[in-house]
Amino acid sequence: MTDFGVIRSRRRALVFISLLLPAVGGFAESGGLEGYEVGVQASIDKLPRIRQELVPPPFFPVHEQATTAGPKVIEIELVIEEKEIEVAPGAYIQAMTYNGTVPGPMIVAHQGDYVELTLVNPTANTLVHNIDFHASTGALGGGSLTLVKPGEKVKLRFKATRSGVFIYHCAPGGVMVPWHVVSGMNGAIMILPRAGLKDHRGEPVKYDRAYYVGEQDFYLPKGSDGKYKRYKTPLEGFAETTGLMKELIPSWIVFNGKVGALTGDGALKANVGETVLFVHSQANRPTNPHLIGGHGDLVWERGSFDDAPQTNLETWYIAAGSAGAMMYTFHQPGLYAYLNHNLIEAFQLGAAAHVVVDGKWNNDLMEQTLSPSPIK
Ligand SMILES: [Cu+2]
Repeated sequence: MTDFGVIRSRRRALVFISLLLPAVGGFAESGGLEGYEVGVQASIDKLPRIRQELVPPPFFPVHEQATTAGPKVIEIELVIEEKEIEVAPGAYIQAMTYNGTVPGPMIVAHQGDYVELTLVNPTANTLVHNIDFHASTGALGGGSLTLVKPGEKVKLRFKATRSGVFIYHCAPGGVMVPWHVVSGMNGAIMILPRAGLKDHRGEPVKYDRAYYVGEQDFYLPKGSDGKYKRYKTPLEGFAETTGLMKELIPSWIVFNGKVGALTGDGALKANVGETVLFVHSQANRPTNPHLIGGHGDLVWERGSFDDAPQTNLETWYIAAGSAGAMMYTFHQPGLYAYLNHNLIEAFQLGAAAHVVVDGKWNNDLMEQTLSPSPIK
């Protein structure tokens, strides 16, 4: 399917709708496609606008969890950056990114809001890119309306009709789609119900902190010397990388762009008594998040906030090309591991994070009643 084909058929559909609805409100004066679009635009023009400043993962932009206000237009900007990143010591990739990070930034809206994206492809880049929002409806998720060459920018507005967590990713067509996605070009958006999240009993729940973990599989060719190859541009590595991708054996599977991004200085933080929301995305493979020493108190495993969350999960499943959400209240201090419970992928390939929790230990929940001692 060509992109022009999609655009043409969309215009035909709009003309068809305007003919079907000649007497409805603003359409009456319009007499066709132009009027229909002006009518929609006029009603959206009346809405308040806010600019959401996006921040690098694992953090979320400033947002309200619930709102009594009406719908608004949320303006965001994503700047595409092609850049080399070091995935693991000595393992490099010419990554493709939104705003310079893998994954791209978390976006937050409420159901019924409009998201208005400015997508910028600076002249310094070498490839055509776009964006497919799984949260949106139509035009390949916006992909066919957002193709931009280096030196171009484009604006896309979509209505956030469905609540949940959803991925977005680059999808420029053909084998470019998986190549751009496994080069890092994906992220997530959270569309909250206007009244906020509810637990399995329908009671409102709030989080004290929210973290975004983007899991990424990388396919990195090695040379005859056994060392990872390093390329000057993404295109230079295209043939070897896509050849390796077809074997479906990731070189590395990491959280937030590199091995150890969310451990040590990058470890997630919380306090005993705090409720933390973890949103986990994987744009290309399934994964199985698990919190060692804790549980999934409330888990929207498949991402939809219209569904009641599951409770007390030990491990949950994120389907390839999706995001899921989990909420947990910490009851003990210490170091927790949050990982993909394919333990090979966690311990040998990198899909692991730490959560450092401060607070007072509760002996009722756990106590070492005999320290390691000689067996007698
Ligand atoms: Cu791209």
